[in-house]
Amino acid sequence: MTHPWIEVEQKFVPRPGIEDRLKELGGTQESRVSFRDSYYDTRELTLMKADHWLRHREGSGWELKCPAAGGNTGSHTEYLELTAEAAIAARLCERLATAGLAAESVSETLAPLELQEVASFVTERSVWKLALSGAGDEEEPLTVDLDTADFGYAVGEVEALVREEAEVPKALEKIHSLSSLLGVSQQEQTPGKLIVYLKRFRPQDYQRLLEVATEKNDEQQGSAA
Ligand code: V4E
Repeated sequence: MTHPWIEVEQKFVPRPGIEDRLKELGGTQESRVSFRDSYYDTRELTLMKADHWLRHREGSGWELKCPAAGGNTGSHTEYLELTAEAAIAARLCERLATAGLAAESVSETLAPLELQEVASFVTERSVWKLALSGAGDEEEPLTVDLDTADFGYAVGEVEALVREEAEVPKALEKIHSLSSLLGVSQQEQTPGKLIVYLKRFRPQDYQRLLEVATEKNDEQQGSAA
């Protein structure tokens, strides 16, 4: 089985003139795309509370983001991205403690796992690629996505995809360098589209997720003290 990608990213609020700045830094616009994301979870949000994010992306299929070994602290995030349906189905059954449900496709798991649509919105995305000067030719360029969701929220992200946990520190260094060239502070913690969607349209669910995140944070700080 192919090893899943690890997505390392920093989100930011796109300021006016961001595309000119990307051009100035040698970036090129690779594409403009539009897609609908539909997120699924149980009624109790069992997946999201465990930091697992299941979505169907129009044109790409099923995707599950789950925490990578490095954990998520501060302004950047690090998630494993599963796209193979059998692997997603297996992880869902494991998370939702449904041993014995042998499913090869995600759609087969929706009804028995009682997964329902929690959010659905369309994103207009402008995709930029940019190699930092000094990086060797063999280095993968960074991706900068500039997103606008159909409920009126704009967010940018500087992103690198790596295969191994050992590659994460270098990816982070590159992300921080580019972010600072774009005027984004390392402390900037910008919420993603789904979080803003939940806050606006499903405030009770948002509140539950916030409480769980706060509890986890307190536990981590307690064990670090
Ligand atoms: C991982 C995650 C969520 C799922 C959506 O991920 P995101 O990267 O925001 O979506 P998008 O459209 O940019 O995907 P891409 O095309 O880059 O793959 S929703 C929330 N999280 C993590 C998270 C969290 N647990 N808490 C807070 C406050 N923010 C984010």
